[in-house]
Amino acid sequence: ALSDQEWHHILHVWEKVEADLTGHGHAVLIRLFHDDPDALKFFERFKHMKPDELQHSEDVKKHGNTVFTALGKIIKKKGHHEAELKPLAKSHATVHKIPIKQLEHISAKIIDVLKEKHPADFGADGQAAMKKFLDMFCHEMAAGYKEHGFHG
Ligand code: HKL
Ligand code: NA
Repeated sequence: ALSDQEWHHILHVWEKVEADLTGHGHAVLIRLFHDDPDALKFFERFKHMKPDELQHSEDVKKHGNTVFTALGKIIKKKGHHEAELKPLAKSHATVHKIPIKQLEHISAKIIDVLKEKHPADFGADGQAAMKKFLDMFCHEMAAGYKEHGFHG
């Protein structure tokens, strides 16, 4: 579990993120698709797009917003996020079939983007706290996957 101090660090940087959820979510998706083209294959509606189209697509921006909105809802539960996480695990296991490896990749990109956009509000302690949260998130998603018989 995370300490109050760790949640404080996470919520502090998340307040900055919320000024532009779309911009942050979009930046993370673009980074993910650039560094791991396999990630794009899971998106029927994006997978035909070239880097320049992805960069300018309103649909990719909108998805960045929904992903970051969903993540923010979980973060704000400060560990009491079962009701939010379970349906997410179910859909990513049974509908989207997203390997846990991909969740680990996106977690690393989230930290990279936050480091770049918020150097003053996301120092070593904040980065460590966010990593701890995202590790827990991936671990709990993997546990949720198993309940649905998906061992991605
Ligand atoms: N998705 C998330 C979060 C994540 C930070 C980790 C998260 C939070 N998703 O068609 C859809 C696809 C979705 C969603 C709808 C799709 C394909 C897909 N997602 C792929 C991925 C990948 C693979 C690159 C990864 C790493 C990833 C990680 C939140 Fe994800 N995703 C959705 C969502 C929400 C916004 C929707 C699902 C809504 C839902 O499950 O409602 C019960
Ligand atoms: Na959604």
